[in-house]
Amino acid sequence: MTIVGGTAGHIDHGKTTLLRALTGIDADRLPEERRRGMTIDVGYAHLGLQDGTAIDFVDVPGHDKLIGNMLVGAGEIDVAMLVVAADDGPRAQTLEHLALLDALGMAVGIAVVTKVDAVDPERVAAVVMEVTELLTPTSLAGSLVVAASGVTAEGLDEVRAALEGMRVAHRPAARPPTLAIDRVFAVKGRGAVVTGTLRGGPLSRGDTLRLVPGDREVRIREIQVHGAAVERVAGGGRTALNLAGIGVDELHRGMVLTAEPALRATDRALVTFAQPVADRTRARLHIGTAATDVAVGRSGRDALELPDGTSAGIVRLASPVGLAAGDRFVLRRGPTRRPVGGSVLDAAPPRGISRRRQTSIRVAALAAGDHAARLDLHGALTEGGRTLLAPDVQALGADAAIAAVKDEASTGSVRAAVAATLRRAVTIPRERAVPAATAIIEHLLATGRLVRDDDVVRRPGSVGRIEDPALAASMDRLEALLAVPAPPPLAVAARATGCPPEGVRALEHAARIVVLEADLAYAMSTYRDLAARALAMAAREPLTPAAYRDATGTSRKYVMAILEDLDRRAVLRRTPAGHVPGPKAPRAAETAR
Ligand SMILES: Nc1nc2c(ncn2[C@@H]2O[C@H](COP(=O)(O)OP(=O)(O)OP(=O)(O)O)[C@@H](O)[C@H]2O)c(=O)[nH]1
Ligand SMILES: [Mg+2]
Repeated sequence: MTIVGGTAGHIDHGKTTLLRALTGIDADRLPEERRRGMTIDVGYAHLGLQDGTAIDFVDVPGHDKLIGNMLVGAGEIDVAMLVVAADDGPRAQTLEHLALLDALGMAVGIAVVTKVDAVDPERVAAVVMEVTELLTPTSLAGSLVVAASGVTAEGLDEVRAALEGMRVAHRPAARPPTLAIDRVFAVKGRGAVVTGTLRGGPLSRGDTLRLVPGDREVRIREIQVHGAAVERVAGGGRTALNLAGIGVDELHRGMVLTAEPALRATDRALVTFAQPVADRTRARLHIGTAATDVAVGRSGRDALELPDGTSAGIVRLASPVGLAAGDRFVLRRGPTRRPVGGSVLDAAPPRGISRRRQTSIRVAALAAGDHAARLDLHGALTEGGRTLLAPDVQALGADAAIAAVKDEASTGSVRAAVAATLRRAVTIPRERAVPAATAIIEHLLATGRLVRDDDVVRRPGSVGRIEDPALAASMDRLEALLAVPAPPPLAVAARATGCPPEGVRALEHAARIVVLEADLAYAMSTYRDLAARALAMAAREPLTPAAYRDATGTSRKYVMAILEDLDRRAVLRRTPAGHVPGPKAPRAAETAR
């Protein structure tokens, strides 16, 4: 397996020297870098480990003015190697690089305290402690910290062992090849060559890829890995591509070569942020090997809070960049402010009138959706027996199902109606439309938006198979009586409306009422409103029973029963400060629609 590693750390702390000692390769390749003894642009070196893993290292500059180049390297790595000089200890760019890796969610790596030959062992131990503590609040918490010297080679075996011990998660397999360009140069007689980390894959000589932005097809004339030509490359490592029919002046760092149809150039994207970002924030967005100025839209319809409290918004890019859902980015707001990480939910969010559909529910569905489902915007695919659908396709099918049911209908006819709608709206082969329709109907049944009696599906509010008109009328009365925030005890309400126990059971079965405790039941619509209100309040700040009681105008008895139910279903989670959104919060918002 080939993985890509990146160095990080303050200027002159010994990153390039350590890499040279480990690999025998000098990543400072530019004449000016060699003359000045500092890294200016990203450089490369590769290391074969005993377990068969190859690490392609991207070496970055530590200079504070070159942070953009550091991010070109950091944007495409799997593991990080933070280097801290033992004599100097952690300095400004140690902290800044670490904050950027944290914002990118980099979870695998090691730290090396280097230049141990220049100080006494006590000093080494103190710096190792300091670095361990620096890592603790970040995504790299728990990474090994080893001591070494790039000059005397002391500790290099420990560095190799630490690199071997890293647990690198396998990247999602079977994605089309994508390479974010980090370097462009001309080779005499051969034309343009670009380099980058090849994601997805495989790629063969003679294949064509699409250049984004520009949407232009280019043919791969030659592939090189570690300086040698190959016919085919599996993906995962550093790759150089000689491109036919395009000049160097038409290519630049930040462009993407891809066979992924969902990846497209955009100047607007719907994203989530790891921390709240104010409306109209101006920042520099770094994604892949690209960087551009952006303005953040978080007012009006652009401002969306996901039910789990994550903030989302629209970023407007000063120049278009190739993006796909799931891409991670980092926003820099100047050297003194903490960088903010985030990820792309939708590279082409709806504009204009259709933005009405940009509800927090749609965003939550995008955020909760399987990555594969998000990428597959044009159809349905099956994976491990499960049908994955894009949220928009799912929503369209759900609307069609509910329309087809009216009061009640046979499961077969609803399935046929949904499949027909899907086939009209999206390119989806017939043999996939029926499983997709079945999955949509099952989802509606599982979330209570439809109910099933044998082979008939009904809307929860419809009377269904109750044939006795007196019984049906008493059920309607009871449902209406329970449609208030503070309903009377269930037994009292049933008696008052003349609804017998089988009517109560039928109402519960049809999901028209929800029974929280032996004597407390709500009409389903009321309960959904109350739950949505609790979730919205909990997303803003921890929700206390008193605040919820005041907001609903009820009493402690009701709010405790509701909060406990939401806690049980993991929609909310109890903390000492109050209830906060729980792991199932986005699903709950979707079903509450
Ligand atoms: N004594 C000692 N000197 C070292 C060691 N590692 C690096 N140096 C010296 O420190 C200086 C900077 O080393 P580099 O490897 O270029 O540092 P860097 O982190 O790559 O610097 P930038 O790329 O500019 O951020 C050079 O003069 C090295 O010779 C070490 O382990 N021991
Ligand atoms: Mg260097």
